Amino acid sequence: MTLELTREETTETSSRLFNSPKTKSQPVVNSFNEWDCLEEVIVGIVDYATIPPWHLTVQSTVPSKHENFIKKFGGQPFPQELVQAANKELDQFAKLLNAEGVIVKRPNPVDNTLSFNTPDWQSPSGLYQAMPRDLLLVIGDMLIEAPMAWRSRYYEINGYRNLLKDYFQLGARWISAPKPQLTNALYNFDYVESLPGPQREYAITEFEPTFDAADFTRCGKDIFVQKSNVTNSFGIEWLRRHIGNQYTIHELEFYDSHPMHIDATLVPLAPGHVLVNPERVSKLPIMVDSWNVIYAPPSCIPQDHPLYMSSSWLSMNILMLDEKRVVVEESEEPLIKLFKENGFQPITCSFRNFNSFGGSFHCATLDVRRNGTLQSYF
Ligand code: DAV
Repeated sequence: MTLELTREETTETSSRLFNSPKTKSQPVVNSFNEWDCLEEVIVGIVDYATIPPWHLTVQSTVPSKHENFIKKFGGQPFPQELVQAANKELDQFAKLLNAEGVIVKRPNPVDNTLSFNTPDWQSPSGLYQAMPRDLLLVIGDMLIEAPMAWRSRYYEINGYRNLLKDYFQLGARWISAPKPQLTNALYNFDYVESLPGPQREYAITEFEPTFDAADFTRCGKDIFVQKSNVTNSFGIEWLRRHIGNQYTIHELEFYDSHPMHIDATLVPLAPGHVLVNPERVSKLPIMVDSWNVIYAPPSCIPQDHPLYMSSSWLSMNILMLDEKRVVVEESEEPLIKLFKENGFQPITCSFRNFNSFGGSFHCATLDVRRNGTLQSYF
């Protein structure tokens, strides 16, 4: 299979050319929250994006209306028209970020259609390099590789190796959580969908630490996390102990029967402002009580638009460029209006084709450097 790989000149597919941070005193990797002024970001790609091979962890996350599609086509490339249209949107998004003064890096394309084995299992394919947010967590000057629970994502990091090596050479701390085995002991094969309460179940067990980075959201010294079908208590504890006692990790639970990633549920926007999913959040964390809570309006994604791997709450999956500027999907008019009413400056970008891969602006990015320091906001 050959794929026409085109990338706009405004971004760097290869990571060899690095601009150094504006201020010498600031590390090349530096991000403590979701809102300090964004200086450098990784934007994903959908080259060789592959439909996830069917597995319990996939079943526990994807909308039931797309189950048959994934069961049938899992392990094969996503339709090429969709890949090309989404890559075009990603390039436009990268261009927009450039125009707003942000340095943009891109991962290297990797052939995700190849199958691979470990001594314990075989995966018919990889997935994609579309969502750096799922895979990497930046806390201060530290780049942390997440121990992901989906077998198809075991080698997803390979597309980011050049970037990680370069950031390390430029002074970042780079670590990987313990590589999980992902044997059957990790999966709860008796899993049934559930909501908060004593009967709550997840698709993974506590066999070993696993998490996706996107189950965490950062507010300086306070970090919020949800347990999910990919993030277990063992994984949360690993991170807690690893990052040390300067930080407090708060575990939250939401009314979400398909929990995977917090960034379409609870989205901190700026000190004192949080965007909240009205269907999933009934009780806000106590420290956010005094904040301005903005309840997200329903998304404008048309009913027949394929969202293979997520809910339509992707509308909330925005990216803050600083405490005011927010990147929003261009057809989300009610949300755009709400942002304006609350003093934010929406910057619009079309992203509907990309949405079909399971994420939006927050998922598609990893903020490598924001201009700020570690602070307490509560
Ligand atoms: O439907 O809430 C959104 C985030 C996926 N990375 C959802 C998932």
